[in-house]
Amino acid sequence: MAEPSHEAKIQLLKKKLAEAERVVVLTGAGISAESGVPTFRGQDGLWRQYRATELATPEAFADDPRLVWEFYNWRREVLAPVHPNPGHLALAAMEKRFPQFTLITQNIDGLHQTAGSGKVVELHGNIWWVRCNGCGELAEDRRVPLPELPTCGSCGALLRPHVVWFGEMLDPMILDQAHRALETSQVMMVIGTSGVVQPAASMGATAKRRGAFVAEINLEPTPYTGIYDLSILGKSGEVLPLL
Ligand code: BJW
Ligand code: ZN
Repeated sequence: MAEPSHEAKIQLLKKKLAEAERVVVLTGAGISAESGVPTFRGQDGLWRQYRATELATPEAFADDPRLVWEFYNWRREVLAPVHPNPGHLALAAMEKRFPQFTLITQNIDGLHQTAGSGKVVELHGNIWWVRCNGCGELAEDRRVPLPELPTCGSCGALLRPHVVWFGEMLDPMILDQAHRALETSQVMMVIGTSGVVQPAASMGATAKRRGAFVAEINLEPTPYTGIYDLSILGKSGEVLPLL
């Protein structure tokens, strides 16, 4: 059978959404790309000679916290002036149409909240929050840049970005929120993620197993494309407003 046209796929997803009451969305770096935020595994995923993913580890921070903070300070500089794009805005508007709508994001940029999304499940934390390596205290801190080696106001220990690095556990409560939504969802959209980082990568497959209609929106196919019901190739900032 011939592959349906781009328009036919969008019509099908619109129909599935119109019939659904419980919707889950998973976003990755691709949704923020059109706001000018570099993705991790794209051409722009380099800072100096480092891949972003080389510095997003507890080992890198233990070896050279100054370097890792320099990297996150650069990220904060990039993110501070950035605005949500039509993709973020479309998801914020969509939330109001469904009795149950859960937006799960791997992004740490906070752009979904800025766009007006109410309940955002942040799997990998938020760059605008810092956490104390000593006493664990959490605080929002929007200074750009932060001091080279920021320290905790309560105990004096080194602060770290409140994000989840490779090899670290995701917050079990947050993971639980995500799974509860996945298990009951009727439609799931997986948007702008390369599908290589676990456990987020397998969430679309989980929803599919539980009977959801799963659609992917991405510039290119991913390792999961074949198991989803629908793959819409395109920019999220162009596709989402059509839905
Ligand atoms: C567009 C677009 C446009 C562009 N429109 N689309 C099972 C098997 C093997 C390994 C593991 C496993 N379970 C756990 C692991 C280890 C590890 C892992 O997954 N490794 C793999 C790489 C092999 N996972 C972990 O360590 C996780 N912890 C964990 O599971 O703990 C328990 C455990 C530990 C160890 C072993 C077993 C269990 C933690 C993962 C934390 C990830 N952290 C980061 C950094 C966050 C902080 C920061 O930002 O600095 O999260 S890494 C980075 O990747 C970041 C992202 O959220 C994440 C995903 O990237 P994403 O969003 O997919 O971005 P890209 O760049 O990859 O893709 C962009 C996509 O957009 C592309 O597809 C483009 O085509 C598309 N695109 N423009 C639409 N306009
Ligand atoms: Zn402290």
